[in-house]
Amino acid sequence: MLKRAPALFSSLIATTTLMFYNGVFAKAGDDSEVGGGLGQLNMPQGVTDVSEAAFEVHMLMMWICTVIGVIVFGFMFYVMYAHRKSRGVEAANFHEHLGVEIAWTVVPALILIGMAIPATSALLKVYDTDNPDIDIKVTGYQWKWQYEHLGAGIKYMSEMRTSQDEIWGREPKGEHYLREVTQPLVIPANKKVRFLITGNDVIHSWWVPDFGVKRDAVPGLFTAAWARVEKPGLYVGECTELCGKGHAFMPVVVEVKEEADYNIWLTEKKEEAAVYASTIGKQWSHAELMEKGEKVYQISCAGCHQPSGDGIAGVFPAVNGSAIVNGPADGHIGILINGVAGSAMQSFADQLSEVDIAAVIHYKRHSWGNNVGDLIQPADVLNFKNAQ
Ligand code: HEC
Ligand SMILES: [Cu+2]
Repeated sequence: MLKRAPALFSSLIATTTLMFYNGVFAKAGDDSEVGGGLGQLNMPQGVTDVSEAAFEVHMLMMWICTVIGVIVFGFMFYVMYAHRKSRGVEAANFHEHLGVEIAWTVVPALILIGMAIPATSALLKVYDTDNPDIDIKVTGYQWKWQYEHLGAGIKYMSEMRTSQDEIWGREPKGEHYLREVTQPLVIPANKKVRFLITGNDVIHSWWVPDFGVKRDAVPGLFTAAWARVEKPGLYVGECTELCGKGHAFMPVVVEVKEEADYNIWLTEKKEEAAVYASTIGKQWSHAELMEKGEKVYQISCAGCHQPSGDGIAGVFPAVNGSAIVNGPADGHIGILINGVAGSAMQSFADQLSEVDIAAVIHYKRHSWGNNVGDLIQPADVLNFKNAQ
């Protein structure tokens, strides 16, 4: 026992110091960072009722543990010191003491019940997803998110915008490295927003720490969460279920707008969708298709097939020089619409518009070493879809 005492003592000091530090500095730190601000030890407090409830339960448990820790260790050290052998103290030798048995059963049971009551009321708040003002469907894809404003007819993909050059160190890393997306989820402030979360391929998890929301996105299943955010701004999170090669590259970004601004944004989105729909019938030129196609390729395809089109040997096939890419248009369109079952090549039918699909196919057929010399139009993609 004596030999072990120093180690025991130092770990005790470390534990209580940390507990004390957490308690005292609970409110320090900046709330806009994932996992709290720099130097913050405690969990972030967040901006919603749910995150607040989680934080309060956490602090309560923290203090209960601190008090128990101080009493138990204090008593232990007192006993070790006051009743040590060198003083000639003899150990008491009693068994099956009824009073002690009852005390050490009843006291912990009461403590546990005392902890269960606030924990349950916090859980009830977390799962209170009834009567939302707005429903958002959140779908996890490998490796991006899709958001649909149910009832408003608006649906968009949210993909990481950080370039491959930054990721592979060919360019300096930007300020929002791995935290920037093509289109954040936009929600109104001061409204109860319900998130209906699901997965398209494998299990992902949608996490926004400041909202106190973290829910698995499971294919074939909907999980629900909610948030009412008062303060407009950008809130950042990420996928927290290991979902494959691109797991670290699917950030969650939510933009909370004042209600009036949200409504303006919604109207603009609807108009944009209408304008976009009207371009499906248009004849696109080679230059237009190349310009649009390159953008789509860099965001949606380059992560696997690489900016050079050369793929990664043994994992992602090269699209530069590929027989399918250079073959009949329908074969290529088919791969994008249907994906390749059982492989990472997913169906893009629900993720990209007909215009995007036509453009990216055209781009690939006329980039790097490929030069097929035809024109792929959005109408070709639409016809292919309709014929299926
Ligand atoms: C998540 C990784 C991933 C992404 C993103 C991806 N692909 Fe693929 N792609 C694959 C894999 C894996 C295959 C091989 C499938 C098989 O045949 O097993 C493939 C095959 C292909 C092929 C067939 C190539 C050949 O010669 O066999 C084409 C064409 C293609 N992808 C186009 C695209 C386009 C266009 C995009 C972007 C819109 C895209 N891919 C995005 C992983 C990906
Ligand atoms: Cu994921």
